[in-house]
Amino acid sequence: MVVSTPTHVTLSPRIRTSPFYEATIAAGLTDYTIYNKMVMPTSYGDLEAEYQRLIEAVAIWDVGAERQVEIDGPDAGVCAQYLSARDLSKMVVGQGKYVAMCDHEGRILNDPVLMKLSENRYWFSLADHDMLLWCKAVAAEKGFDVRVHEPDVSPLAVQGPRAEDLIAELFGEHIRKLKYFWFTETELDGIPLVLCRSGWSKQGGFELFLRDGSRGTDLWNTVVAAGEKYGIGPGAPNHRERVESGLLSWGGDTTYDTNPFEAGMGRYTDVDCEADFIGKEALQKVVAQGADRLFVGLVVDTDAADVWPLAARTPVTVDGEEVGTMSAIIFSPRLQRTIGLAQIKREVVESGTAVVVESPHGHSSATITELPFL
Ligand code: THG
Repeated sequence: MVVSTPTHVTLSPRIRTSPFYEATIAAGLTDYTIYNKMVMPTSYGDLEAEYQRLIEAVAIWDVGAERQVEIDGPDAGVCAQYLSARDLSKMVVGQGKYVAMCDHEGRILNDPVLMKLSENRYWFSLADHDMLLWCKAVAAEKGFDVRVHEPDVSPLAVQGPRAEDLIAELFGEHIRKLKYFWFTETELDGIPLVLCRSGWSKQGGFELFLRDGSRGTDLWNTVVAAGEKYGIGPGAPNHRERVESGLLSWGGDTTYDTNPFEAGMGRYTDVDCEADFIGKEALQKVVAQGADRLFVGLVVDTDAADVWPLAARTPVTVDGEEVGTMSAIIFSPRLQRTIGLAQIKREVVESGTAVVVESPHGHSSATITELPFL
């Protein structure tokens, strides 16, 4: 059993870098993962400081690997709806929504933030997976009158309790009124951007969607210069904070077999939606029968202090019998407890039974809890 240990990765033109790559190297990047076949920073060598900064101040994250798939054309709305297991009929321009994209069996292919840029133009802001292929194929097979492509758009996240003050200083006080997942088209020193209140943490923050890949270093440096007085520093999607917050990691917490009701996305899934979408019938059956498994938190009886992700999901058992899998286990600095994320059989969750988990530190008993932890 291993916790993933950072090691050297061989780069080649096959693995793309984001427009912020040079800036992240200059900032002291030490670790990264591969996401959407791109380099995605994971640490600058001090995970404790990176966590504290996110909880207490503000952090800047290169999340350029969260690629956009743009759907553009007269059928863009119908196409975006057909690809999303959520009712989009009331969505307006300037709004974003967290959606599950499912296959025909109702399994989650991705969990993007969908953004409506105009009546005829949408962005799926994606997690890891080959969604451009899926979207192109679906649009073509359905004969939708749309163009599906990956635009030159790269998000830069600014996350933490001081993020709003920093963004207000850069863009104006009006941004304080921006609602969650809503966005505005803007610019900073001539750098074209979309500014969205979003980001993969629960500490508050924004994402600056850079629309000119040649300006990555300029944008990074401008934000860092203005952020100095708020205690800004480099960071990355934070594994410990996201576990505390119960934020889903597609492909980490899910497998190819997971439906939205097994991943905590049931409240974003509209099986009675008037419009058709891929997986609708399958998901109606899941609702009728109840999900087989549920996405839950675990409070683990150990004080082992992991900071990196598990290298692989591990079994969760009751009396030696497998009842689920654990996808994350960390020591929570704020709870001072070891906590985890797991997918566990519904009847076991409902019975409130204690379970046994397997981690790099051996076997431990654990209690199932609701998400989020914090
Ligand atoms: N920002 C952008 N694109 C992204 C992500 C992002 N693409 C990949 C990945 N992250 C998508 N996954 C998530 C998962 C959770 C959330 C956002 C994106 C999230 N969830 C909140 C929650 O679950 O509590 C709020 C959801 C809601 O209330 O609607 O924020 O971070 N651009």
